[in-house]
Amino acid sequence: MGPLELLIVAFWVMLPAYVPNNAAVLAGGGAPIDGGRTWNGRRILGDGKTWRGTIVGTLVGVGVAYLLNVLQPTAIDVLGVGVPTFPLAAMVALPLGAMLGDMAASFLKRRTGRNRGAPLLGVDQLDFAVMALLLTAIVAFEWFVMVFTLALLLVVLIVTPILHVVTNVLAYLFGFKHEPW
Ligand code: CTP
Ligand code: K
Ligand code: MG
Repeated sequence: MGPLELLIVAFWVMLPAYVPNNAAVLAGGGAPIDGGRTWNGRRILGDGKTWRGTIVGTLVGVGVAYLLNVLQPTAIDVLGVGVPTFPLAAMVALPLGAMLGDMAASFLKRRTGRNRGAPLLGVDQLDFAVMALLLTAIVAFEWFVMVFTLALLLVVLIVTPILHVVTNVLAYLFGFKHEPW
């Protein structure tokens, strides 16, 4: 695969993991997952991780994977790039992993004394992608090793932080987010 093909496939396979966090921003609010509980005087996760955001985010991500499966033959025709379809396990693991990765980062932030909304450079930009890839590798191993070459993984790890910065700055400018990260 050439560089452009790698970029297209990277975006395609990661889209079900990219959309959930943004959907959660739009859907967020309501009861926090940690129920307000603290550990060592700090919130376990904080008010930024809600049931509604997590559930809606995950479902929207599954919907995106479903849509990509429907569009796959057309995408191959139009783009001329061999984008894959998603097996059910990957349809769920990519968005769910993304939400869990974001949650794990919040847990880490609270343990290190960072309040809700505080940035954690590097972690904020990759937590969701790394956990999405890990969970997918566990539950859809054969698909994962077939799709993710070393080159594709590298492209994902380079492109994800760039996309994250751009989407979050835009979400902030349009008033959807409290912070531009
Ligand atoms: N959100 C949510 N549920 C999630 C993730 C996000 O409801 N599982 C919503 C919340 O309204 C959150 C917003 O999306 O405030 C932005 O997400 P994020 O930046 O991940 O959360 P922060 O508020 O910055 O909190 P944290 O410091 O814990 O990351
Ligand atoms: K985050
Ligand atoms: Mg944040």
